[in-house]
Amino acid sequence: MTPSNKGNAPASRRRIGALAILLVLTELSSCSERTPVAGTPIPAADELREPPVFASANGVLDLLVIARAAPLFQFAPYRPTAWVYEICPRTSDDARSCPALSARGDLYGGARLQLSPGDVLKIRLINQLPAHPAASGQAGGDSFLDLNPTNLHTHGLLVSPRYATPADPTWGDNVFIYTFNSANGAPDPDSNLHGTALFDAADYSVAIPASHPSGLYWFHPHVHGISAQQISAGLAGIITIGRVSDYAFSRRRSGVDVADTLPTRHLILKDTQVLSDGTLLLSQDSGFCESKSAAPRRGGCPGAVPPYPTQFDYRGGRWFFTINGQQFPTITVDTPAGQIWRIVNASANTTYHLNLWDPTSNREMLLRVISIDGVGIDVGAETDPSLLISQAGQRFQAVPCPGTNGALADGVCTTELHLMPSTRAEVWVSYRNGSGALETAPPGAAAVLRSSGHWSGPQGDNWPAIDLANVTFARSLARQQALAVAGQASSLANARNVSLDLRKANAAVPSDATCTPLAPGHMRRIFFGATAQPPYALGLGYEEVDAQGATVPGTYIDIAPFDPATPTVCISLDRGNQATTERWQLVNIMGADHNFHIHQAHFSVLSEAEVAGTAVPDRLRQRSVMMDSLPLLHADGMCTSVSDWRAGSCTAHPAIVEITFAVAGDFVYHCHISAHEDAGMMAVIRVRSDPSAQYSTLVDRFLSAIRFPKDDATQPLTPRIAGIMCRGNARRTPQVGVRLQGP
Ligand SMILES: [Cu+2]
Repeated sequence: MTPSNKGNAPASRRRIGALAILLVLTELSSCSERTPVAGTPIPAADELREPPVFASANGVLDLLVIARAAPLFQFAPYRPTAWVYEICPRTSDDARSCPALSARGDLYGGARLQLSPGDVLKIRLINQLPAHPAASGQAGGDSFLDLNPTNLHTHGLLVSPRYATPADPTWGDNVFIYTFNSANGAPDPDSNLHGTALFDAADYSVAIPASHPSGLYWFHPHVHGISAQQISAGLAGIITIGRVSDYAFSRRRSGVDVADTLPTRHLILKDTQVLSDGTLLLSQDSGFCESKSAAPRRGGCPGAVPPYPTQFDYRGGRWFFTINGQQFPTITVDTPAGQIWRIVNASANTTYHLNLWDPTSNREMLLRVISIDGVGIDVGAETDPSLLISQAGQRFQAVPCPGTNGALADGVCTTELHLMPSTRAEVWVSYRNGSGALETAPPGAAAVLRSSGHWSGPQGDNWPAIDLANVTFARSLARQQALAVAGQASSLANARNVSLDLRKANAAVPSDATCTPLAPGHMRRIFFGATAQPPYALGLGYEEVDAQGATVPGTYIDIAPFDPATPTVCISLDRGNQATTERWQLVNIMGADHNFHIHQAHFSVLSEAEVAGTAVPDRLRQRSVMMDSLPLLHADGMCTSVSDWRAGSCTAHPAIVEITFAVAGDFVYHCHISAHEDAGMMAVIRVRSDPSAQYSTLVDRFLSAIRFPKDDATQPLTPRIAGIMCRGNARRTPQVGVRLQGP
């Protein structure tokens, strides 16, 4: 059985999709309690298995990654077909298949690619996906999407998004390419492809900077229009750089920090909706299950009739929530030092609000926070708690961790992790008593790792509450230890070393003297919303604001869906191609939460005092938390346009972030609810090399005028390697800092 096409309903039927958000404002209030339909039998709890690991050797990890269809046996009695990555070491340059044995085991759960800073990740991506004839029926869908092209994005990595060149035909972390499966046919030559078409295989070579933060990242497809479907069908895996002990240390009783390897579990959260006839629903519907349930839902929930007007009826189906492909596994914490959990939300759309629930004492257990979005937090002893709370950016509620036996507070704890799609968190899990202190677990101590559900606003979704795993604590925790965390957030805030490591790749990117830095005190403001006129789509808007908060004349761009041919933002690296920082204000005017994500960069969230620029002493100007995605809470009230927002028709909850750009090239920023991105909520940013570094003498300037005509300098280095050039390139105009296109 193939993934369902009947799941690809008109977007107006989909709560997650763009038009659903616009058109079903009143539906949530019509939620009705229905008799739950019996789902599949709950499988016996089994211990969580680690994902398969592919580790680099001698500085290189060279893999064949095959995107293909595969049956899912663990979802009995259903037998849906997922789209998965089959991965094996590459044995020759032109390899196109893995040894038969490599396909054994659970391909859906996701693999882990283990690298070290300074390594090179080489991937030959093979597209063997079946055609997807209903893809173009999605909002804004182009007909070539029916051929099911794919590509690969290394989420969160600070690596070059370079284009292939004749001298080096491999690609960096570049999302402007499509790899088609030639068995599905070729795109029409007139297709509006905004990128390079490759057939059957794409070769990536991603150089990890030697100064790259150790931590937790992931990879997934990024083809605009079908990324949500490919991810929810199973295409995702994780990447780890370095070791946890690079930033988290055991603290012995003597007080000495020891960088030994703590017991570590990797938790890849995926969810997939399966219809009663066993087909996998590619276009997820957050109304698949009843929004409320009296009984615990272990590893999934039974399909229901959605709580809004629709032709769909999911009764008899099931929404599976898995960790490493397993439903409701057991996680046994049985070591004296506790465990590090490295958690990745690899869902296309679902928000998890995670906690560790102790049913015996009706409490959420404290978790020690180690990292957010892969980068170890860096909380100095002098850090103002209120500053840390704002820097956590709604990702976790920071509270002090009680130490061993009620000793002094030791680091940052939380009881809840707000994990929107694509986000990661690492926590130290050890048994804690009712007051939060570390303690030897009593006999039979157990807890439930669960998502308590999340309502993302009147125009948003009602994500279900699900019990994800059974957690047991062994009693033999005789050797309690504290944990020391020395993260890289502060050093990443200036990213000087990353830009040094990438100087060759950055210097290869053309410069553009019109891509000027913001004036002192200015910010870029990004609007998250929807188009006000048909055809409705989600989109992003833009303007520059001055130090007084006034719009800089001529910079406003109304909310519009993704335009891959026209970068919205163009900036240059600092002198000598060093990293540069900018402040962006993110304004969500919709009645639905969004999830800001930017490629090739990490950012910190600023407190009001920092924005004002006077209230925070210099010693506190550290960046305790660096992230690559940020929840943007829904606006209160009703705005259908930026004008409405300016008129006060709704109250938004803007966030100001400070983004460090150390990587030059063309990339994107977008909402990482993937269905929102597919529906248009994405824009292109172009980071250019420093003009003064590129052409240092008059002779060079003269030569460069011959070698790099102005128009060419704004184009990809190699727009055409194996196929079709983006039609948009032919129309591309030089950039003037930002796109000065009137509304
Ligand atoms: Cu969104």
